[in-house]
Amino acid sequence: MTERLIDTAEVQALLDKLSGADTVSGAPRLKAIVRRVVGDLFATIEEFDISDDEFWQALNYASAGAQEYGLWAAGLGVERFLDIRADARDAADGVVGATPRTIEGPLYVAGAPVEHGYARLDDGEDKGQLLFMHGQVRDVDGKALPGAKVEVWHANTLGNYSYFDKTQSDFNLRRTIVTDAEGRYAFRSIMPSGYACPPGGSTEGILKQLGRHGNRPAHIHFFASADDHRHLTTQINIDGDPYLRDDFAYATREDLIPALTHREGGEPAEKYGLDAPYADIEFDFVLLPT
Ligand code: MBD
Ligand code: FE
Repeated sequence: MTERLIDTAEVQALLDKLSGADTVSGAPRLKAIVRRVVGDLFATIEEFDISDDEFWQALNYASAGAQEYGLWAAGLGVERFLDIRADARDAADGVVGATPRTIEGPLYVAGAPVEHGYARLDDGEDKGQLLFMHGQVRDVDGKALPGAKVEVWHANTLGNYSYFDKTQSDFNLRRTIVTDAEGRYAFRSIMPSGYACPPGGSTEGILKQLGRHGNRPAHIHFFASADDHRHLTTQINIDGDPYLRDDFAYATREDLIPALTHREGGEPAEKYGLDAPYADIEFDFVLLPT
């Protein structure tokens, strides 16, 4: 076995120089990270005997597909890994009892309309199945958190998100709901469909080469937050979805699959004017102290 070029004095000196090891200016942490990342790239090129053509092809693919990097992070499990790390830190600190976190994904948009206690999320254009979701925000001791913020966003019946899908109205299926005096929130909306990576896009292209698909089960995203409590990023999945445990972004967690009840009439229907059969989901958010 010949010596690896990556281990030679010449290449090690090159890595030192390109990462600014011989200058006093610059950012030390970034220098160390660049040295590691570029060094790992060199090692990969050497190990797989990557040709010049392959390298430039990959670079061009990455630059042409750059607007989907958020999806790459989801599909390549990077977001999931960040969550695994955060969970491990919490476990090491003995932090327990909160609603599990899961990934944010690349499709949140700030500035959604703020409502108090209850909101209707859909603009009425999309005739999906009526959904009624409600619950309470609490601390780990079970105390209700009035005035907490529940930010919610989800896809329409075609699996598309407003803002990214220009055919939808501004902030369709996006709201911030402030909890009432009992820490409760409620909303009506339409049942989302699962998301699929854009056909012909750079993420789908990578996943195909890996023999994978780019689908997510139907889901609803949340940020839940309150004064003196840790900001929670999470999602719930819609039970029964064929991709429920086959998410291309690895975000499904068993405690985030609430029961779904099909109902007609009843107290919520009267209170909020739900004029058709609806899927009822109850889900509470439990926040950690800061
Ligand atoms: C989504 O809707 C999503 O939630 C994630 C994580 C990635 C792509 C699309
Ligand atoms: Fe999503």
